[in-house]
Amino acid sequence: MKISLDSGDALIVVDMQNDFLTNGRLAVTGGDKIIPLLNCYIAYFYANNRPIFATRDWHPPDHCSFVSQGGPWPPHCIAGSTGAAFHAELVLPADAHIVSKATSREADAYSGFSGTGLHELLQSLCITRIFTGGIATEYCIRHTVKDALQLGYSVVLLEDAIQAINRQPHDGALALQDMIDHGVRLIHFQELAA
Ligand code: VGL
Ligand code: ZN
Repeated sequence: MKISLDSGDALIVVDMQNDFLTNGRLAVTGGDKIIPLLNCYIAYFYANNRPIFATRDWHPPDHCSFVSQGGPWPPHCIAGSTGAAFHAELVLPADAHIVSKATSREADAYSGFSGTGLHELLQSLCITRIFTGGIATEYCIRHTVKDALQLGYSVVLLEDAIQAINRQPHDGALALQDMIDHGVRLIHFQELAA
């Protein structure tokens, strides 16, 4: 069954920032490969007049998730830095909604809904179904998807436009199964109606 977009649909592109891509400070192997397909999804939603959101990790220099502060990650996505910028090959429309998360030192936030006002913004636009892809499958994607489901949205995961970090070999696969168990639907770009 082909999928057609309707007026309740929105696209959320997660964390396609330089630091998560080749030569970045927390480079995710294979991350660059999903950029062309994400651009296809973005163009498709844009052509169908559907709103497009792009989340970004936007940390202070002394963020609690950094190894220097006792956290698990190398410093990454410091607000305003080149590493925090969206990848140059990602084609976002001028009217894309940018959602910055984990912006205060004290708390990490993997979900695009965490302290960002994203839910209120989606509600104001009467969005009921979210399509999402990006990085990283087992962190920001998984948390964003599960929050969205919890909040009552239908969620469609762009299976051909996500990438896991896989600190442990099966982290991405386990996260995918977890999202499926919670009710996410998986699609590939070819399933969108022409
Ligand atoms: C993320 C690790 C640290 C993500 C963010 O975007 O999935 N992962 N900060
Ligand atoms: Zn982070």
